[in-house]
Amino acid sequence: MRRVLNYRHHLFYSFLLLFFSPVSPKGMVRLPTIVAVACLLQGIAAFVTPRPVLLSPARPSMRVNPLMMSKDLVGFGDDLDGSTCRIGIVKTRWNPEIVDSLYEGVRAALNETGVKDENVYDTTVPGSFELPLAARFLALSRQCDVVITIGCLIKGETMHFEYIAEAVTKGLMDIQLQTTIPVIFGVLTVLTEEQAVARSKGENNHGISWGKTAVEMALLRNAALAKGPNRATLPLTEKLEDTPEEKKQSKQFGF
Ligand code: DLZ
Repeated sequence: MRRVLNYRHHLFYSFLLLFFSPVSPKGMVRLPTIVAVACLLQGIAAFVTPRPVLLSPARPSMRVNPLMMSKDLVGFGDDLDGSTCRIGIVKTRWNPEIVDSLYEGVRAALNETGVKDENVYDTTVPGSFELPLAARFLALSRQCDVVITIGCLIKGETMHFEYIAEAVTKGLMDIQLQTTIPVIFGVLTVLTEEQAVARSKGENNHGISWGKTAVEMALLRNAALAKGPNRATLPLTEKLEDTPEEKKQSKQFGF
């Protein structure tokens, strides 16, 4: 928008000046004319000079097949390329039927976007409460560009659900912000088993969009931090070196 206003302003003023004061009676070019020409040139330059791209090209070009829209509500497009992405997955053993189906959805999406099998690191934990710590280990491993967590919390008759859901959500958000490794929140938080089934099977398998979100966020991260082939121009303001504590942890856990 700023660019459009800029070049429009320049062109408007230059035409105004040119119209009212082209040359003096003696045939000399008047100062306003020179200013007008300078404005005109600046306007043209502002129009043709590309604006710097701050965060790209993680978003695909939004070429969404309209026939796919029912499945692809987020609009991932059909050109998401995960061939350079390394993906950590941690899933729970609670609610295995639901979680396994979500996992299949994730893997299908990774496959569709060209993620290589050898770049996928799988692990399991008992329940959703264990997801944040495992996700942190994976994030610190330096082997993953993104971590996908998969679990399913079904509300029971006690407050257990509320406590776990809130702690897990907050824990996963903290990890991605602290480590700069995106963490995908693939935890269904539902009131009944029927709701869980409806969101984990067939075309409404949420795992599919989690897999694609993971690839998009891995590309975004790598572009932002100038890693891999998707290097972008985002200025690096962060210190990317591991902190001494992270280095110690990496050693301790063998990552
Ligand atoms: C204990 C428990 C309960 C009641 N429900 C679920 C659930 O619906 N989904 C899930 O992933 N995990 C559940 N858990 C297990 C906890 O997440 C955790 O594994 C234990 O409290 C041990 O830390």
